[in-house]
Amino acid sequence: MNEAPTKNKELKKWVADMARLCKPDRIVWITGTEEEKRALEHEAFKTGELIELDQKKLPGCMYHRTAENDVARTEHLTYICTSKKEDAGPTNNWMKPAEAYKTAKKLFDGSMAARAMYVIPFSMGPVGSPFSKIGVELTDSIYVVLNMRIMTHIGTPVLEKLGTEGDFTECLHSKADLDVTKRMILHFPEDNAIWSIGSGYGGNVLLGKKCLALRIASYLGKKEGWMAEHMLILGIEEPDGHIEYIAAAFPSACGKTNLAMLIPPEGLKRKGYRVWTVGDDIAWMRIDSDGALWAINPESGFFGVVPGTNSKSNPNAVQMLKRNTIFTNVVLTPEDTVWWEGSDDPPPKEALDWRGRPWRPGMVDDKGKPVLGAHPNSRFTVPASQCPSISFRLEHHHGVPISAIIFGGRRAHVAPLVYESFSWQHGVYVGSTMASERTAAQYGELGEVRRDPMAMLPFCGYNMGDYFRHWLDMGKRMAKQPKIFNVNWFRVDENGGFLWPGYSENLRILEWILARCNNRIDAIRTPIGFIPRPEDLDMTGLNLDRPSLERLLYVDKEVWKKELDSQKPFLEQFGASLPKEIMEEHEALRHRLA
Ligand code: OXD
Ligand code: MN
Repeated sequence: MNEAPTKNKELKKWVADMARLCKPDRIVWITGTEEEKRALEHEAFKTGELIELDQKKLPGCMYHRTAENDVARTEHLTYICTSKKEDAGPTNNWMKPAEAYKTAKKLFDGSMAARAMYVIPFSMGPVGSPFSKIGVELTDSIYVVLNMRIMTHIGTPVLEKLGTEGDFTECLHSKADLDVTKRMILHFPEDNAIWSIGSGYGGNVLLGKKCLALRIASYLGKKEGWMAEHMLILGIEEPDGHIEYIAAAFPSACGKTNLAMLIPPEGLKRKGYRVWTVGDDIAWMRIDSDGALWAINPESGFFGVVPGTNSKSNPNAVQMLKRNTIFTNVVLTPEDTVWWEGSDDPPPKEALDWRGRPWRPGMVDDKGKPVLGAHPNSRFTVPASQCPSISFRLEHHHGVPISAIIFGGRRAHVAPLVYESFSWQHGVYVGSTMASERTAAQYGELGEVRRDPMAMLPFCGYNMGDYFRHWLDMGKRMAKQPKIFNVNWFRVDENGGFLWPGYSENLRILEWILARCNNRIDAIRTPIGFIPRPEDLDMTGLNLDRPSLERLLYVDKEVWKKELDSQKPFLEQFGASLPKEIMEEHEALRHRLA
């Protein structure tokens, strides 16, 4: 066991206590050096935890498979453990802290036997920024250490910043025996602690990400007067060098990473825009002394979905994945390279699929269904610095000022391509009723709708009714509120085909949004909000006929009345914790539609 390289008494005591519980055969304090990284990789290659890819073709790249039953976040095993049930609210699983600790302690007891316990000090956000938070993750997985190394700032500089008295989030993880019946992802907001056991999947085990930077941080944000949101952040640079920043919330698998890394479409190239990526998943936002809302991305890497990544959907991602990337659950070729469905490359003639089984393109199972080579939720982990469009402000301690907030989801029929809310309060209502349909395939039906307020349903660490109140309060405190918009890239025609081409063409909508923020253009007032005058959308180079554009912008009052009916039970479940302003906005919309 190496000596604890810190004088922080609380940290030393906590590590010792957890080691007594988990019984590792040694404790390794992670410093963050290159030599340490190489030694860990070497060890993981030896045990098979990681596979080294062809270092000529994919320098610095590695491959990992999770257990078959462990390929995504397990929301039903994720708990918010607060003393009072109402503090977790109706949308979270809740457990009493004492009961959660008791149950989990039995699972953690001896869970690291014959393994090392790695101690990873990490900072979410630039080390030393007033935005940043320090956590320490204890884990028995080298995969976790190497991923955390990419996704956060780790090691000695963080310990130095923590000092002797500094506060940190306690993050305990053990993969134990990866048994799904013994898997729990527990959050203790009142203790600033996270316990995760029985999983090796990123969203459950890279505890800086969803667990700290969203669930615990949202709770801290409410207490301390700032916001932790499931949002990408991007900057749009105009030819004169002026950059405006936008934050956007979409539920998982709606293309946040692609939007964050957008390259202007051919038709808009003449305007000389450049898009800068600040973040693709999480935004921490505070009101600065100028009264505006400023945001940082607390992560330093991207943990993105691989399938469908290609030079049309995300050319910047294709570039950044060429080196120093950890690939999880994609296809492994006999040449030690990787492939996935929707890749630019033709599939290998034969390979190993994400489960490690022999795989050929066109394979079907006994029911005749295609067998995918890569898991649909297979992932890349890559340093943000490798993204060709990465913003020079990523590491700026004060972040970037936000001009517009965008909400979005997959709606086959309801929401138009874009609309602007009438006010901050109306925008909060729009966010609180956000929804996504699982598929856009069934024309004529509403599809299966999942309400996902601000895309935070799985990530809000406290009662969502109180969370809406916090949004309303933050708006009141701002001297310069960002305008709030809603977009829907997924409206379909009567054959179920998408009306809007999406991807880089989405810049046309962002351009309209910024013009609205700067009061440069007028708009059409509808019951749900302001929509563009068709002539204000620059469609140069895009082959979209006027009737299709009008359909994309159409607000169908009858469909919206049904939408309101479906929102109501969702909102009512929050009972007394739902701010009255949200219901007022709901009723006001009903009147405008009448
Ligand atoms: C998610 C993710 O599930 O970012 O939202 O991984
Ligand atoms: Mn996400």
